[in-house]
Amino acid sequence: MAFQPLYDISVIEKPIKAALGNENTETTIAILEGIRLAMNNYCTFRMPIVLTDEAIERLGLNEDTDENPNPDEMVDPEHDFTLRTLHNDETNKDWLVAFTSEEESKKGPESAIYTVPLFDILPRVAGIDAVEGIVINPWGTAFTLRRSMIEEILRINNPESQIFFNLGDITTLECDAIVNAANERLTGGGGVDGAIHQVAGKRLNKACSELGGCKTGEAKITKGYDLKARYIIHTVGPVYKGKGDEASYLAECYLNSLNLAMEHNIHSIAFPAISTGAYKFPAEEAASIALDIASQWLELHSEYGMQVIFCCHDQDMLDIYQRVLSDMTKQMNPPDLQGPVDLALQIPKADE
Ligand code: AR6
Repeated sequence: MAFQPLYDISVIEKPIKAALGNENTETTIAILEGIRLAMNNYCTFRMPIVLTDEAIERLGLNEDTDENPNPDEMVDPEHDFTLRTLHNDETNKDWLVAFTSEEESKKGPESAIYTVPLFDILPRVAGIDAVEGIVINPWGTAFTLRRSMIEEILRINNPESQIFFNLGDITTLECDAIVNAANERLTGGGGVDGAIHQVAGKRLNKACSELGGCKTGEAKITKGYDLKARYIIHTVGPVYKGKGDEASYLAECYLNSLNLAMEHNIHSIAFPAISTGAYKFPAEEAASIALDIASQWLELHSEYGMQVIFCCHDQDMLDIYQRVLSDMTKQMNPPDLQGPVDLALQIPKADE
């Protein structure tokens, strides 16, 4: 199933730019976190390469021309090229080079480029003793990603813990559990509740009737019956009346559902936008609560491995979630710095 990744390569570029001239532990952590997110979201590095003579011959390329082939689909990465390196004479060590965009790679001398996903290249680099690390964007806002940093990123990373989006009908999703925006009597109703009861079948009504209802903010679990999902977690969102305590009830719904899921060894869970239909909770605030609780929960339980899917029934709701998320990401990454960018090659120093 294709869920939409949350982040693009800007999660690396922004914190690197923001750290320029102001490198400290905090800015470095922001960059490493960006690299970890990029790795989990299928982002790629553009790495300059040197083709072997055999590959040049086989591809019919003339060594004397300035031709700059993009060999992505033409060559075998195991045999046809080596990655270009920057040699640091001071330490006599080699650094690999990676660009985050075509624009960045064009700031320096041209080279054939190989595009490689971060999840592929980072573990490989971690295993090569002869390489000191990767210089990201050496002709622009260079950042030296040491091997020890890559090892740390891989150590703390759990690729199973992520947030995804899905556009459509939650009853079609093949995940461990889907969440139902139910009512306190658990009797079934309209909206997503009605759709879930209809697909899960009559056995769900019977199971729900034996649960003794569910208070606002609480969560209860049943099997998924005729659904593709193994379980249904029923939670009751607050009816929005503008009294002020609705936000904490809605947060409880997400929190209790995630905790209950973990108790049942559930590792993928899809949420609808609880309370935003018949219960009239404003969508933007609801999305912000949902994303906030989910990201905090994933951070707190980073060892567990949980895929949280936000299933948006229509494009408007998906737009709202993505806008809220992008605002949250902006708060994590300081805004772009204005001012000239140093285009000189910055060779990393061993004691940096
Ligand atoms: N898949 C995903 N999302 C859906 C689907 C679906 N098949 N159908 C609707 N939505 P609502 P609430 C979205 O009204 O506000 C019931 O009668 C919908 O677009 O289902 O928590 C219960 O029995 C909206 O964004 O739930 C309760 O009485 C979101 O799901 C009451 O409604 C929630 O809308 C609960 O109201």
